[in-house]
Order: sequence, then C-alpha cells, then structure tokens
Amino acid sequence: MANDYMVAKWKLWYKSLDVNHDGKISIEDVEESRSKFSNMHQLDEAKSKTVQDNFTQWWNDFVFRGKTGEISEEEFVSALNNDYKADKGKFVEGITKCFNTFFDVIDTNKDRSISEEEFLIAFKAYGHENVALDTKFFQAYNPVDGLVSLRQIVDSWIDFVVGEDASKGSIVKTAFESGV
Ligand SMILES: [Ca+2]
Ligand SMILES: [Ca+2]
Repeated sequence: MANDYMVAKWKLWYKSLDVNHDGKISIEDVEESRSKFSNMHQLDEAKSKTVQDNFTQWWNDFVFRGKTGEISEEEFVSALNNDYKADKGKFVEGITKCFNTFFDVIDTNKDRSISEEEFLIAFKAYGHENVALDTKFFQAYNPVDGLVSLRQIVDSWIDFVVGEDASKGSIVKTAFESGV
C-alpha cells in the first residue's frame, strides 16, 4: 500500500489532469489539452495531426489505460496503487516511460531542453492558466540560459509520482500546492 504522502501527490496529479476543471477526467480533457497545445504552438496541419495523435496516445496509455468514459479520482489512485503494490520496479519503469513520452511531446523544437515558452504553453494547454504561478514553477528548476534539461524535468515528475519520502522536497508538489 502506498503511503499517505504518495496518495496525496497522486490526487494532486489527478487534479492537474482535469484540464477543464469539472472535477473529473474525461475525453473532454484530452480534446481541450491537445487542441490548445496545437493552437498555441501554431503548428501546421501535418505537425498538428502528429502532436494531437501523440497527446491522445499518452492519455490512453497512462491515464485511461484501456478504459473509456470518465476516470474518477478513486479509479486513478487505485490503478497507481495496484501497480505499485504488484511490482515496484515495473511501476517506476512505467512512470518513467510516462514522463519521457510526455515531455518528448512538450519539447516541440526537439533540443532536449524545455524553454520557458514550451513550459508555459504546456501548462496553459493543461488548464493551468495562471502565468505568474507557471513561471514561478519553471523558475524553481533554476534554468540555465532560459532552459531546463529534459532529464531534470522528467526526473522531477518521476519523483513526484514514485517518491516515498515526505522529508524530501518536490518541485512539482510544491508548485501544485501553491495553486498552479
Ligand atoms: Ca475534466
Ligand atoms: Ca525544447
């Protein structure tokens, strides 16, 4: 059984994926995030199609996991908890893949870094519209020349989901608790 610290973080993660803020995760969140992301990056038709397909695939693989319809917070948390209980190594592997895939799409110029613009567009696309808080979140990574390496961002998110030790800080948890 995952500890309270982990479950609290998983609930924050669930909330962060409720793009349209209606209290549940559904196909509407997928549609809103992928179209906002594509529009804000002003992608041409071919690129937009690829990105939208990548978004859909990510949601299906890591959030819906073969289910259709809505995913409740309880279902989301219990799916994570079941994976964690079944095989911790595989759980970490799955979450690593989840965020590698996610930030690969967010890194639109493929320079293996996330710029402030890429970061802000991603968070706005996911319904986190408060630019001041999003910027503070990005700055918490201590960007060098305005960039944070993909590795550093991905690691912080893996730790957000799999980290068991409440005494360690989490950039992602702190940001969501600040209202991002
Ligand atoms: Ca929703
Ligand atoms: Ca980039």
